[in-house]
Amino acid sequence: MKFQKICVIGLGYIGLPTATTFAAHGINVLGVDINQQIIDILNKGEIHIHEPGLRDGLNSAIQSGKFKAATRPEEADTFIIAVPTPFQNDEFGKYNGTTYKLADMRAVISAAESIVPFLRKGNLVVLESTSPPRTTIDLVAPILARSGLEAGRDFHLAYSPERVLPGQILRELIENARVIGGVTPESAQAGHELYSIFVKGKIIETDATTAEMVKLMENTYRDVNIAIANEFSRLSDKFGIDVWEAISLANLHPRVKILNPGPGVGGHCISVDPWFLVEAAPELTQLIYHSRQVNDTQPHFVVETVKRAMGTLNGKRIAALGLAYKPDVDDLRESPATEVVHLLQKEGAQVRAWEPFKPTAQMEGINMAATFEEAISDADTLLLLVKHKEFATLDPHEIAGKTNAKVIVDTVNGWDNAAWKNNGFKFFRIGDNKSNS
Ligand code: SAJ
Repeated sequence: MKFQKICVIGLGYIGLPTATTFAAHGINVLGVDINQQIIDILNKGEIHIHEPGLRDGLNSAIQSGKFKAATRPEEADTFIIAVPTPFQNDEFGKYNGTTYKLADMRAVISAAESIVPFLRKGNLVVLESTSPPRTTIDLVAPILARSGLEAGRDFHLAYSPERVLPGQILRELIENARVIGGVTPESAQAGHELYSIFVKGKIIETDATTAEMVKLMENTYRDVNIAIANEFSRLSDKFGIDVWEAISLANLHPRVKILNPGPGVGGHCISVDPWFLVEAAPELTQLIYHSRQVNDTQPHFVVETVKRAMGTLNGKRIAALGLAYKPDVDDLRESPATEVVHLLQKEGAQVRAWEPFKPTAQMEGINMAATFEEAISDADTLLLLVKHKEFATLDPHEIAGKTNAKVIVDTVNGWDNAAWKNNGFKFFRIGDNKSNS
């Protein structure tokens, strides 16, 4: 297939880097988003999200004339759908006394609908949004058929999961292996040709539903493995040992690689995608369901640890350090840190939060500090919720001069116990009932 023009629908964390990368490789790219504000920002060369290297990538794409952004698609050789698939807030599935979350596919549906008037024979359509199994065949293909053209016969249709790690998206887009699942082998082949424009990693062809499952399996595998690490943190607490020490020792085994406990699992992927499997087959997904429960309740375990460290939470002032869902990103979606803050407040604590990657963020129901100093100055306790580099490198001696706090609670193993204790702090860490003071 020849690729002269690509429409990328959805200009978020995946769509925008994908669009600028294609543009950097000489393809004309129309980026499409329903949000006019985002389009205006992008056409000015500004970006609405934080991702290292993305602003420069966008600016070169605009200057080369290869990228523009609009609110509606146009005719093109290829359409890539990279819109969000969150879960529904108001409706839940029920199975055998359990309640599970349901995927909200409205953005995929409208993206597919928006392509219909522009779809031509010989085009390629690729779905990248993480979706429940069979979405490409059962949801997207029938919508595109409204054009009078049939997927696999008149045009190519494929599913290709993105697998990039926020914070390293531009590098991983190029270097990671890419799976392309076609509704026919020819569709997979067309997808292969498309991504070989920039992908240096292996490109593997398969069928569409396998490709959907691959993506869900990857993130579910990670979720289940973090759940076991979190469960180990609770067990270690109960048995008076330090989970971080125990994990590092267990990981000396050549076939063991336990992940890190923390305040819970956040973000828009790992805490969401396993539900797509539960929704698709609740009778077959007990382990996946329970892992989600463990990770979703981990903020409560954090609150219990803070309570133990402080005696009571009522009226106590806590500086919550970090609200992002993981280190060194600005993404606050589905963040366990914000859940911890809400739970602490429910127990009567006065929390002031500081997020260095979103210093001006307004979060409903959360008192945001304008500076790090403001967050910590009159706090009783410093609560480390995200292992941002700039927190990990703080000097306890310097901090001792800037805060009234005497207690540290570390939920991410980001700080050196002894260094804080030597500077007069009491130090507590989740899952560590051995060295807590
Ligand atoms: N976390 C832990 N302990 C760990 C590792 C992570 O508690 O040992 C937490 C993080 O703090 C965070 C959450 O899990 O709250 C998820 O972070 P992550 O770094 O594991 O993953 P994401 O959501 O940023 O990106 C994942 C990646 N998938 C896998 O690693 C299998 C990425 O490759 C995917 O492209 C991305 O999901 C996606 O878009 O689906």
